[in-house]
Amino acid sequence: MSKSWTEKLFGGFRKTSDRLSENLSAAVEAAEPVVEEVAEPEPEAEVEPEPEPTPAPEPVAEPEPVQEPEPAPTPAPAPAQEPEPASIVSKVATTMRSTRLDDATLDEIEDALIVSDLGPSAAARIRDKLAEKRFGSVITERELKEAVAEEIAAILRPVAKPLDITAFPRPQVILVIGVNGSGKTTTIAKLGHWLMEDDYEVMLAAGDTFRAAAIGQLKIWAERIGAPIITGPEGGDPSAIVFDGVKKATNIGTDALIVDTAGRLQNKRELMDELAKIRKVLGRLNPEAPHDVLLVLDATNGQNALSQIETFKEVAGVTGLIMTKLDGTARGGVLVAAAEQYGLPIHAIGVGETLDDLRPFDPDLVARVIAGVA
Ligand SMILES: Nc1nc2c(ncn2[C@@H]2O[C@H](COP(=O)(O)OP(=O)(O)OP(=O)(O)O)[C@@H](O)[C@H]2O)c(=O)[nH]1
Ligand SMILES: [Mg+2]
Repeated sequence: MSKSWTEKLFGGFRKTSDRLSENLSAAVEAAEPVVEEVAEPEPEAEVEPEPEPTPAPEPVAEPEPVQEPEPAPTPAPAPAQEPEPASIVSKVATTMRSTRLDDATLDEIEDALIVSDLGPSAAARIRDKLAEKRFGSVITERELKEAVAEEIAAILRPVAKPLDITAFPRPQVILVIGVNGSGKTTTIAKLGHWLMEDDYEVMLAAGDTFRAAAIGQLKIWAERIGAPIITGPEGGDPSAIVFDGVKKATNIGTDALIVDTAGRLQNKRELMDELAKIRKVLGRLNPEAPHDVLLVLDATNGQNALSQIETFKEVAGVTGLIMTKLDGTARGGVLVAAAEQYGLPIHAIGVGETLDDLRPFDPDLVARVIAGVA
């Protein structure tokens, strides 16, 4: 693999973290200056204008061994990674700035959190925790960001849950839903690959019959990961495909049946009807199915993720979330808002377009990256 996943993840979060980080910096700047400002910057504050001290930079145009052409004319991926600006240096220098955590500073911090997509409720909670623990104390910008990261992690930890394959009888039926272009089909391929690497047997079902290209796209992914796939004709009944899938998977003892669904249905009613029908048919074969209803959210949609959760919860009974495209112009802050408001498990995150770009959701790492201290 070209880059370590942390590199990718960090890179992916860079913009988000810059944003929150800058907003938090601004909050410190806007606050009353503290006279007893830290006297001597530590040696690391005077870092030479070198790039990052951390891992050796990799060539940008490095070939990705498992990167294949995108099979369907889906929306363009997020823009390529920008080279890391020299701002890291100035960031280190400014983290020595300090402020007193009074009401005005806490207001600024709360605003910074809200505009960074964390939402009013999580922002208020983080503010309260900071006030509870540190009100009136003089705190450096770095310490502030560390403290914010800790409070974000406290919100994210309870929702970090791996997707376990435990269904009995097999198969575990995993329905994958989400608005069009969110990354459902790609995530199915990644998830299938992930499970197969853990020695689970996986079958895919092309439940997005809305357009022929969608079926073809999933077929290509199935071939790549070496999983059997159940398909039907374009415009066919997805519930028939799912029915077929469960029967076949049951016969051959497949562990997980992952079902693609259409994100392009015209309206909520249509979507609701289709998903209800799939549920009904599944229920006839196994009352426990679907075991998982995974909502795939595109990180670049920012706050829209919340209304999507709302809608899909109502129409499909979402059991867990996967957020994709955290390698691009990500707004991962919305995960904090989602965790705070809905408490739905977050199973994994997508950090790229290749099969290996699905990561377990690590709340501490994500929190530190969002807060700009990772
Ligand atoms: N950068 C990046 N791109 C991703 C990620 N996940 C998916 N994509 C890209 O997003 C685009 C849409 O992905 P699909 O998997 O086709 O999305 P979908 O939800 O199945 O779309 P429809 O079938 O049209 O509803 C493709 O170009 C994918 O390569 C990710 O984690 N990072
Ligand atoms: Mg698709």
